[in-house]
Order: sequence, then C-alpha cells, then structure tokens
Amino acid sequence: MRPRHRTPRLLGSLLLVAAAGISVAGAAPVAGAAPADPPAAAKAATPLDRVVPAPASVDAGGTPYRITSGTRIRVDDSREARRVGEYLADVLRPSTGYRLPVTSGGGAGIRLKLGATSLGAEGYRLDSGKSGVTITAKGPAGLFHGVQTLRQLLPASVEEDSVQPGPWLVAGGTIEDQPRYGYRGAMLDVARHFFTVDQVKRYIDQLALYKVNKLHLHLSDDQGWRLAIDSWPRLATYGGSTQVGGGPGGYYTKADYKEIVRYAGSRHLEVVPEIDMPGHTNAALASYAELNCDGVAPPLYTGTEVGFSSLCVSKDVTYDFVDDVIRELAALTPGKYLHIGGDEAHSTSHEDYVAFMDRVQPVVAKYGKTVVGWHQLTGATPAKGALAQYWGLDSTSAEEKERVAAAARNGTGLVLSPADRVYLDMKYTKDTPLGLDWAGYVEVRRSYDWDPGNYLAGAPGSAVQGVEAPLWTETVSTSAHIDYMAFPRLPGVAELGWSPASTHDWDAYKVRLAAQGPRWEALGIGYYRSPQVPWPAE
Ligand code: NGO
Repeated sequence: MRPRHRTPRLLGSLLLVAAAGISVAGAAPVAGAAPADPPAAAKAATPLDRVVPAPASVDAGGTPYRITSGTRIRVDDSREARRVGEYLADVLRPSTGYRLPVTSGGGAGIRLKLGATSLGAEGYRLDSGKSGVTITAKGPAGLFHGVQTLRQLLPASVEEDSVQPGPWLVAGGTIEDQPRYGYRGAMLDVARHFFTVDQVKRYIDQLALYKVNKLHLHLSDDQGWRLAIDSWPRLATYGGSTQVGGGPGGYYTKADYKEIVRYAGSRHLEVVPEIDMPGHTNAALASYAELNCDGVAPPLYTGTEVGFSSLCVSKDVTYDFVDDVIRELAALTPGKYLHIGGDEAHSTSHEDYVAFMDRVQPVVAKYGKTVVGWHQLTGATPAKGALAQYWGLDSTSAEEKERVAAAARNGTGLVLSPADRVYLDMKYTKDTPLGLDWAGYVEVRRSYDWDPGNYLAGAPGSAVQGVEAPLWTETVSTSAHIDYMAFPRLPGVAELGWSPASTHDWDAYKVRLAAQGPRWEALGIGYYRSPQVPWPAE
C-alpha cells in the first residue's frame, strides 16, 4: 500500500519538469522507462544536516551516492526490516520511476541493516558514500527513522507521485542519531469533529516524516463519543451521532480502531487512546440516563463550552461503566498507555474528583495499562508510574505549576504540551483564519523556541518524558484544516522531542524548516506560510 494520502497535487512539479525540457507523459514506473537525468553536477545534494528534526551528530564528507535505475534496496532477512524496505520503495518508486527491488543480503545500493549500535531502540546510523547508503539500527523503529532522514536528504520532488527528473543524490558522510525523549506525541481531537480512518492515516503519515512516535486520540468529549463499546452500544450510536456545529459526527467500529492502530504501528507510532473523565462526558451522559446523578439524560451538545458535565461520582454504575470501557479499550490497544483525561472537571467537586481518580486509576492498571492524565490529575494522587500531561501557560498560577512540579519530584512523569507553545489549535496571528486564541497567538518561532528540559521550574529534567502537540478541533473539520494548523508548527515540536538541546537554534532551524516547504507542496500539504520563515520563492 502507498504510504501517503494526498490532497490534489500542486502544479509546481509539472512546471519544474516542463522547464527541464523533459517529457514525462506516459512514463511507466519501471526501470529504464524513467526520463534521462540532468547531469549530476547541475544539482548539489542536500547537506546531511538539513533535516528536521536535527540529527544528533553529522560528519559530512566524501562522494555522494546516486540512486539510479539499477539501485536495489537490500534488507536483512527479517520480516520487519523487509517491511521498512518496502515502505522506502513505496516512497521512492513513483517519483524516480525506478524498479528498486527489495532484496535480501549485502552489496551496493541502499542497505537496511539490523545490528548492534549504541544508539538505543529508536536510533540509527546512516553512512553514505559512492557505492551506497547503509542505515544501521538496533531495531526496526531505528531503520524507519533512518529512512525518514534519507527521504529528507533527497530532493523534495521525491515526494511527487509522478516521475520526476532527479538526479537522486544523497550527500556523502555519516549521521549518528537518536532521540532526546521517548515520548514524542501528537494528539488529534476526533470528538469535537469526527475524522475518518483515512483522514487519521493521512495525519499519521505526516507525523512519521518527523519521527513522532505517539498518536494520542482524544476519543470522547461533550460533543461526541467516537469508539464502539460493545457493552454500552449507545455511546457510539447515539453519543457519536453529532459534533461541534451539529454535523453528523461518526464513530470508529472496533475494526476501524484496530486498523488505525495497525497503520500507526506500521509507521512506528503507538496509539495512546483517551477517554476523558469525569468531565467532558456529555456525550456519554446523553446516551445513558443512569450515568447522571439525577437519572435524567441531557440532550446532545454541539457547542464549544467546557466544564459543564460530570460523571456521577457517587453511583456504583459509574464504575461499572468505567471498568467496561477501559477493559474493552485496553483489549484493542497494544500500546502501554491509556489516557483518562481529567481536565476541566469544573462540575465535579474537588473531593469527588480525588475519589474518582483513586477508583479509576487502578482499573487502568488492572487491564495492564499505564495512566496518562491531563496535569489536573496532580491535584489528586497520580498512580505510580503515571504521566501527567502539562498544558499550562506562562500565565498559569505559580501554585498550579508548583503542584505539577511537586508531583514530578515525587516520580510522576511529565509530557509537556504548554498551550501557549504547542497547542496546534491556537491561531498563528489574529488574522489567520482557523483556531482559538484563549492561550494567545502562537507563531512558528514561539512554538519552537523553548526547552522542554528546563521548562517547568522545580520539575527535575529527568521527569520529562517528552512533548506532545495537541490539535483540538473545535474549528478544525477537514484534512486541509489539519494541514494548515499543524504545518509548520508540528515539525518544530517534533524536533524539540527528538533533537539534542545543543542543536537548538532558531536561526538555523528556520532555514531547515524553510527547506521543508517544497516537500509539503509535493505531498499536497497546504501549510501556513509564516513570514518568520525564509521559504524558497514559490
Ligand atoms: C483545553 C481543553 C479542551 C479544549 C482545548 C482548546 C484541555 C486539556 N482541555 O485543553 O477541552 O478543546 O483547551 O484549546
């Protein structure tokens, strides 16, 4: 299967081909049928360090490797390495027009090799020279991340789905790379607006390009419940039947959800599912009257207010419900984490909130998962091993920040999602069309220019497990909207999660980021052309 999901192509590539005086009409994607390359000397290879996220170490030099119609992708004799090889071939074949057979064993060409490295489970080494490019990694995730780097070292036109002129040069030298953090997430809110499996897959492919390894799905909220639960079927069929603005909503069958998990896994992303509770539960409360303290189901909700709903903390049926939902969700989820929300429980008393979390967190553990909660969870007692997702702002009170920092000192891990830095649903400026502004305007520089390692005063750097960029969808309802809000901010957050702090430098970053623009155009990603970034002329 093709690794990309595209929106209609821009004309740029066709113009480029026309300008090169080369006809691609009717060119079949097989060896020998590709157009002749212009002389290699006419184009320089992309420097090895012009990659997002910035690699940990780069040693440039030597002859570039040139992918030609004779190139083979050589993989170790393992199913997983072969799968990465096939993925790479799927990326390269349409635009190069080469056959690029995936074969086992050594030799010249592109080699994906599993082997001992000191670069951890996700790290890789990339060696490029005259006779080939070799990516070596301890595991398939490392090979996959190495392939994303290789992709970015090739011209942006490699992302086109029709044959392009090349040449396909990879600069000579060595990259040694591994992530700063193990948790590099992006969240998609499929509750405020529903997104289909194909729309989610499209986003997954975009995340994979920047080595993001967690897809957090916000599966339930006041406006919709988006996953079929067998023991409480009305959650999806009724609770999922609308969305913000009153559209038809939708939900994932279990087969749909498994397909998202599988697809994410094929791109080395782990799905972190969230069922938000005890607040943000109007869709559930509307579906089952018995979940309400007064036994009366409220109507479905299609507005954008927050903080008005709560599960009934004092009723036993609430915990039967929670147990059933977590059991069914955990059974569908191979990943380690299960997110229980816990934000903005403004209609739950503090005492009830603490009691609820004390009862619910052990249920997550009972079904073999680790709790993640929004940082309000630190106002209760986070379970051992739990992660708190911090979504405060510069202006968050010192008291609230200290509560989170104290939990971190006590062993609660942190995932950082400061809303005035990495919320992808914030407007870029007052004039950009989509998004909210309650956390302020978040231009590209602001979303990149901070350090997760020392962000929250009083929290030990060792508590920080990583970063996550949430995309809430009150104003976002199409893939084009997702593209516009995520690009160009998402790659910056991905870089904060992956690259060593020593590479952090806005002036260098903005040049690397600018070089991504033509790639997004080739992929059909419509992005915000921030005036802060020196984009190449269109
Ligand atoms: C808040 C709120 C969400 C909103 C979002 C909009 C959290 C964790 N809870 O973030 O319900 O959708 O802001 O930016």
